[in-house]
Amino acid sequence: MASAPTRDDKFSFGLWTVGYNGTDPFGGPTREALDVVHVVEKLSELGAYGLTFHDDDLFAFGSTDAARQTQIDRLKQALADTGVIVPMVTTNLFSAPVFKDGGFTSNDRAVRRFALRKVLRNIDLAAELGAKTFVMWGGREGAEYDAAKDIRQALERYREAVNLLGDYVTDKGYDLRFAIEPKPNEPRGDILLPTVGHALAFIDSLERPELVGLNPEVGHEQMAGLNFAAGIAQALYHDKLFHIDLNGQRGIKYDQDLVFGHGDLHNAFALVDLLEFGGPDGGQTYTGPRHFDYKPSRTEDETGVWDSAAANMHTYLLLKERAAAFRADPEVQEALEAAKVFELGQPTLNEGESYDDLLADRSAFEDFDAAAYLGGHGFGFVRLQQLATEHLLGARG
Ligand code: DIG
Ligand code: MN
Ligand code: MN
Repeated sequence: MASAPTRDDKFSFGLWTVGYNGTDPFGGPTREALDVVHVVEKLSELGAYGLTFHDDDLFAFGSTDAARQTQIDRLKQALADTGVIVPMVTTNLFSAPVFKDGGFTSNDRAVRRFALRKVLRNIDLAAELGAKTFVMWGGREGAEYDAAKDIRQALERYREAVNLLGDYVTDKGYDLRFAIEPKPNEPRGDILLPTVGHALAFIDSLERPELVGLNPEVGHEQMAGLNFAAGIAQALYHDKLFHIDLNGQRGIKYDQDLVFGHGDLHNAFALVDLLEFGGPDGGQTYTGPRHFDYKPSRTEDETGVWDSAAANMHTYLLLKERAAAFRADPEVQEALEAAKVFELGQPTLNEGESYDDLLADRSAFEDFDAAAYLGGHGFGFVRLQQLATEHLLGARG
């Protein structure tokens, strides 16, 4: 039985997640709206440490300054009363009709300027609340028709926007970093920066790349048929895992935003092993919030909403226990050695070896017995995966 979640686990939830009222493209709400104070209190009771939100989640799009301030003050009081914090803030540039062709990359220049102002205002709020990460999910940045969007110009407008935001937080002295959240499609037919790889390339083009990282989401990479744990490993490799959206997805289909672990459980196991223990080489781990961006299924009532929130954290903690047992199992260590998993960490060239030295080394080519790999040199990966499976199932001590 996994231990109960504590603030030290750094579990956070989006206000829009537990607040999801069930509306989907084929049906209206199945639940009443939840008030932000109630959400903060319930998340605190469940053991979460953080709440995140889009501006429009906290106060409706187009709110008066007074109405906006009232909601901000109510949130601040709830945070003070519970000790819950705001690790991340993000902006809704995708719901209002004005953003129907996107925000930063709308073909309509006036909309792009409006989007930048909306984000700048929200950055001030993020800094005021002590958030350290500002997520940018460009859900509407994209197109359905190739002729309708000049991708190179769209990327240039995206770059122009993010460069300006980097100037702003730097000049303001805000302790705030940006995290781009990739997604391949939905709501747009094709979304810009669709995967971790695309976003990493884009970040490299920015004036202040050190201020911009990634907020990968489990289901989004999996919607593109990609291995999420592998994508996170690459984000860590580039020191760009600034935040993470945890949830579940069952194959290449619409964005399901299931409870974490309710999709590809094997990959969720590999992910928690990587985040918590650094994977095979026990290397660099992730120290940021364990943020759930999921939707309680529209079939659930409010009790089901809070059960689902608890399920995210419980599943994560169970996988953390299973991964620790996996790493501590001597038979696993032996199987890892047999699979040469640790040998991959050994440089291919000897210390100071030049290509001339390599060309002179007959054992590397002329005398190398490549034929022996037919029928020989088995890696034992399947045995290793079976050990992982048995630990995942709790079938090993
Ligand atoms: C959807 O996965 C997106 C939006 O909910 C939000 O902008 C972002 C924040 O994590 N995730
Ligand atoms: Mn999603
Ligand atoms: Mn997300």
